[in-house]
Amino acid sequence: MMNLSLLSKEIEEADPIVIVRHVRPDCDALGSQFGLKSWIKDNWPAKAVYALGEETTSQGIWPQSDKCSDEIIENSLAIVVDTATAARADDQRFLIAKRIIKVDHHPETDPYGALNFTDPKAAAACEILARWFEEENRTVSKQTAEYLYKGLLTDTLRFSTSNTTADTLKAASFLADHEIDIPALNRELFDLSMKEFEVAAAIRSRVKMEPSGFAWLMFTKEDLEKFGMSGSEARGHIDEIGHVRDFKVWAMFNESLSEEGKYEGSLRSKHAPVNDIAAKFGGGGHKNAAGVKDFDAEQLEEMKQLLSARASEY
Ligand SMILES: [Mn+2]
Repeated sequence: MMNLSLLSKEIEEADPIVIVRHVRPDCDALGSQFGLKSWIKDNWPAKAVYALGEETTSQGIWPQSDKCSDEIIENSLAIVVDTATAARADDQRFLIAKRIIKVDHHPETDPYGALNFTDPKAAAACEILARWFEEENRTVSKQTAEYLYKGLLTDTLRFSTSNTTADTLKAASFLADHEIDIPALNRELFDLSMKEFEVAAAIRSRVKMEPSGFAWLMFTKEDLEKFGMSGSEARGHIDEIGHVRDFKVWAMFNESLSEEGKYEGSLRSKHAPVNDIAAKFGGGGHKNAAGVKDFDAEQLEEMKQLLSARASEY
């Protein structure tokens, strides 16, 4: 565990403080940001603390971001959470802050802080904060614990990802000790709207599985228009088919809304690499989760054949 007591000292001495998250924030970005703000307020109520960022998410309920002038930022300690690179920060004005500190759990590629608390073993930025708050032994309000629990729960897909460790569960245990309502938080974050339910039903009903264990579906333009979604919003639901024993490799394709005759796709697998196949068509990503854009019908067929052949090897 990193020595985050240094950060407590910095916070103790700083006023104002701005807290920055990454663009297109997920619940870990928001949870670590509002969790840290809330904890500072729990313990130093007179301090001016601003949570910055334009963009937000539709998952879960979050407070509004704060507005703040350049002058305030210039005089502030900026703490940037869950943000691997400076370029990904939602509010680039953090660069003019008096002092910058990074708290993150992605592999370190851009140590843009004067201090960088980067722990790639942590499953979530919220895990780092929870374990630090436990060691600090200061006040942790129910609100603070809720924010952090939401980030922890979502970044680990409800404690199921390979980076969920004993430390992750210790962090969760510490937070659970603060009167949080675990089933209510799960409902807030994971219950579907009627529209999402209908999209899920459409996805499930369109899946075809090859004998190789490769499963795929196509969302047409009409599908996207019917649900009022972009291709990337639709493909955001790919996890809908991510929990089938027989599927070794799966893909969700959609017709491009912007370019006639072109397609986009998200590729997933349990064990087989799919990023090399994505790369063949100008895409990329991680070993078991990759994406491709702007390919034509012929390339689509070729990609499906490669994915099916790959599935049969596993
Ligand atoms: Mn994260």
